[in-house]
Amino acid sequence: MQYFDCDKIRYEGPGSKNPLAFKHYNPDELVGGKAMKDHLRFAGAYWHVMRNTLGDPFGAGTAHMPWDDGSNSVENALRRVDVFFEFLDKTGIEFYCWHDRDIAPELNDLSASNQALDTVVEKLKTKQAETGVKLLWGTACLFAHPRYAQGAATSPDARVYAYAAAQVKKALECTKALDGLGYTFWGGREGYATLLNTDMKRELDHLAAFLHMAIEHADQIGFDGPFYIEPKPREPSTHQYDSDAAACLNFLRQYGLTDRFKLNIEANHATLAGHTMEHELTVSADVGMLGSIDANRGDPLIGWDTDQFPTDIMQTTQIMLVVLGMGGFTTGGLNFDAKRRRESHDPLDLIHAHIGGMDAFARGLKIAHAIREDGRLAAFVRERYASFDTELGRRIESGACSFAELEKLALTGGEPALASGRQEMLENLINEFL
Ligand code: XUL
Ligand code: CO
Repeated sequence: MQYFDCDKIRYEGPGSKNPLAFKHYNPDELVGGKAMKDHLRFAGAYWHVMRNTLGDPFGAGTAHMPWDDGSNSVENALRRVDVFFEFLDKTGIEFYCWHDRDIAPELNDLSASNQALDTVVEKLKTKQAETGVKLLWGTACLFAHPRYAQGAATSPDARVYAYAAAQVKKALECTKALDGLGYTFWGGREGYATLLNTDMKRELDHLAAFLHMAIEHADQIGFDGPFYIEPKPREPSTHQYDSDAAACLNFLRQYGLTDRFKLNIEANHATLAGHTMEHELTVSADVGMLGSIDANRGDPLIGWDTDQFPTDIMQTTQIMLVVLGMGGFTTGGLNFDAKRRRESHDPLDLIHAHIGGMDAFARGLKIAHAIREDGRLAAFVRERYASFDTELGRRIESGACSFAELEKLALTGGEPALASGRQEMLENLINEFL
């Protein structure tokens, strides 16, 4: 049984008017000597593709899911696996990501839930072997069940903390069983609504202890992929501890976690944090800590996490400039943590949505590569800092300089003549390539 009313999506080139074709994403085309699909490493998000009913706070779900009987049964979960792999096959997406509770139901007790998970993981393993699809990362849903209403690894209740630990232990084991390349922690409800009832210091200590135990368990079971922290400033908590890349890096350094952790940066989370996506990516990449990306976008008119599909070529270009700048992904990739609008209820809308995201990133990749090949942007930035390439600059950057020495220079050197930052000229330069 096939549920997506289309053939496998093919590349037809920019001239094509076929809405069910790629205009720019040509998986094997080389960009800078590397195939597009290896640059971009697209992943499908199980939660959005298979489990998002498109409900919102004001109304029920609208998504047509003719394969889903709406039950919490393992049979229903197994059926979804086939549909998901049909989706991956038709879009040509070669990676995927899941939460434990997306792929298998939460049942009456933890051992029953674990058993259900094992059954579904067995099927996923078979499908991966048949298709060559890989698990980009796994994660545990530590935010949907009412027990996690006050946090999981930052819950005030040690029994909830233990439950969360057991869930992560199992999710890690499933990730390992599926040869997952990474494991993500998004701090779903790791934060607070009011400090009146919150011991922030204690909660952060608990979170760090939790992550150290995760590393220890990963080592015991031979899972050697990186862990990712995914920053987000708010929603669902009023204040999330992992508020942005800089806050996460500070936390990881404070608690000695930088060896095993990297960041998974999401575009809509960046904008919610009052940053641009390229800011968050640059903060992470500059210290070798950019691991993976959740590809989506927000809406400037709506102040929450709309998780829209990435279609803004300027943004995909900026993202790919950072990714190419760091030499590309290693274990990470571009995970479409994105959902259709509530109005787009047809299964085929999932295909259109992903075609759009993949084409937008293919263009971003080609444009970013062209900008780098052209070299004018990088040359401008290099030149802007040229005064630090002098003997004085070298002394400052190596820590050999003192205030007294700099004061002598300032007293004798006269007023420095500052060069223009040329922002508008550089914006025009970028637009040459769009
Ligand atoms: C929530 C979010 C999550 C994480 C995985 O905003 O982005 O779906 O990506 O838990
Ligand atoms: Co995400």
